[in-house]
Amino acid sequence: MSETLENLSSETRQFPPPADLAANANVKADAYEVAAADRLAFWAEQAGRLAWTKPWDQILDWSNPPFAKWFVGGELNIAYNCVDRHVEAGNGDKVAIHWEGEPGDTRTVTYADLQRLVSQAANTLTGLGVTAGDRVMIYLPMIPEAAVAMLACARIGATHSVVFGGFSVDALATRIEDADAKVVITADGGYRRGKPSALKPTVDEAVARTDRIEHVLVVRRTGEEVAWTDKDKWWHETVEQASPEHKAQSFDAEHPLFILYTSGTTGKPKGILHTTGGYLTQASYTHHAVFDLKPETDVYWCTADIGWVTGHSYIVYGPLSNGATQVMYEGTPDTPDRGRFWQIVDKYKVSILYTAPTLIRTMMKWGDDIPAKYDLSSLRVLGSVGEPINPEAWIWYRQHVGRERTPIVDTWWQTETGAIMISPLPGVTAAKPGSAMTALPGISADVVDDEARSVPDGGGGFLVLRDPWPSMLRTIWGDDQRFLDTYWSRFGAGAGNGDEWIYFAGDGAKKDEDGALWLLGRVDDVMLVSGHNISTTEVESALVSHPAVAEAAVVGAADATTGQAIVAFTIPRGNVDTAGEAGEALIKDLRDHVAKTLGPIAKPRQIMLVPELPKTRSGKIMRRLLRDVAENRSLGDVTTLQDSAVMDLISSGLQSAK
Ligand code: 6R9
Repeated sequence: MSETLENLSSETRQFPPPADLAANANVKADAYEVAAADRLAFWAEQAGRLAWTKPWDQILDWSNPPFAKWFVGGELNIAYNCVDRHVEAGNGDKVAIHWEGEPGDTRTVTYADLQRLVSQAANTLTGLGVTAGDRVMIYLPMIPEAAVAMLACARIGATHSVVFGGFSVDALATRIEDADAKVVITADGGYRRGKPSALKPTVDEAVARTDRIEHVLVVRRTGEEVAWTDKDKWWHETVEQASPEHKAQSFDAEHPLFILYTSGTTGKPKGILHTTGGYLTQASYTHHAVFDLKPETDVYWCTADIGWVTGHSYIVYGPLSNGATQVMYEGTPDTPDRGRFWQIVDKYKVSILYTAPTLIRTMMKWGDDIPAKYDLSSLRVLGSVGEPINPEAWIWYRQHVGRERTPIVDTWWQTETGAIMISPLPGVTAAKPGSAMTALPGISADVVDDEARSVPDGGGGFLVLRDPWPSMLRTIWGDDQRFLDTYWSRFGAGAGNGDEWIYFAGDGAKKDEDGALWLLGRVDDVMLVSGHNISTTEVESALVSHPAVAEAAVVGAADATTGQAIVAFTIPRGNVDTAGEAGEALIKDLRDHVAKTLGPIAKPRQIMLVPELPKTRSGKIMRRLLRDVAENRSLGDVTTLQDSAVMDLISSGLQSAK
């Protein structure tokens, strides 16, 4: 039996770039040809956008695949590249971060401020005994100190590992142990949903569980009372008193920059390791290319949390290396009201906005009238990341946020890839709603069948990456074997057939008739219905294309007749009546709508109307938990759930519906 995905939906709308953007774009169509002609020379040219203190001897060493070394022998300092060189170029007074606290307090951090703060934090960490190669955990809310802490580590060659503020004691303690960290940087708390939310008690408990941590640096954010131990030091009594003079030393291009843990579906979290020169090269280039950043005039805002890879590459390293002015927001999108995001765009005249499909669908649910109240005319490029964006959410984003003018860049990448891999270029690509379109210049993505054969246009299968890329993960921290098993043993040399090393991304994808790429969700989530492989994404997008639906999650549940059957959890839009018979009628209508859009094979066996869906902190739907509900099992691991009350809401809603 072939494992290849069925091709169900066919979206034909297409939006070419606005003429003025195309004419002035940072990256034009020729970049694809230049990169294809000599991929390594292309990446060397992009590395040349950075300041190196010692040039590299070799662009790529791939003599021991899949362990890559990029820019071998080169040396640079990441913090110097993200901060000092902009000050030296005369841009010290330029705003690096417009910070907006959830309660409405604000701070303006210039590049000169950032240089002073990062130098002070670097001196403090050195004073605490942190040296190059040591690991430092960062567990902070979305405050400027989060970026400062990361850059201070990078400046002295310490490897940082950021953990989402809000992850549990268990999650933090396991990561401290696995990374063998000696310092934690945290805060008393941060603001979420209009209230202070404590962080320090979690750190206290996690630190007490291990004997590894020597010092805890604590930023005062909320001013709430905190317990104090002899390992604790206030940030304002140390960092803010330290010398602002610090000479950045250079590090090898392959020096470990950070470890970021991804939870994965099974087993203990994987510590994804990124290094220095290649990572910064690709984070910086892709930010310049995909968002068309003009550092003199643009105001950029990425709404991700710093604890997610998107926050690493597209709040800290990409934008700051490019000298961007950006907005950083501490809190939730509905505090004090559901217009907060648009009020921020309006206030700071944001021109480039990068957010996630989950937020776009939430905004759709809240209603078109909310963004309509604000002046969003400053926006010129919109981005999406984290999940496949359903065509209807894409269209809504363009219409109600982009006001029919702005290109949308749907960017596919992973913690493991370090930077964007597949995306339209805003001045080049005629984008199709729901498609990430094509691999960026210098990147080779493909869709293959279960025997690693490239599928023809129109076919579906597994997304793979064929050539090493500069910001690729170097290994899983402390576990080379797991690195090989997880990403390299599915296809190609890692699996013993052929000598090409092919990276297995774990996502299903298809190529349309023009060769554009459509991401179809994690392969673990693909449903097998009567022998047909059906993607969750396509059924979800069909549901979201119905005017009564704001959001949908689809899972395959065991079924005696069909092997698996499609079960859909659907959030109705705000104004839709779902009581009694109206609810029954809606469910019937939705089942028919899916069958009509995708074909009878995709008709859900069951549709449940729910108020919320379980999501991770980075906004990804946790289908695993919904599968537990659909198969009447007790729930699996819920520790990475954003809001643990959601599963109770779903279960109680189902009971009352019975
Ligand atoms: C950056 C990030 C990676 C997984 C990835 C895929 C999904 C991310 C996507 C997308 C479709 C996009 N994903 N962007 N799917 N279209 N534009 O999200 O990293 O948290 O490691 O997740 O997210 O399934 O494999 P990470």
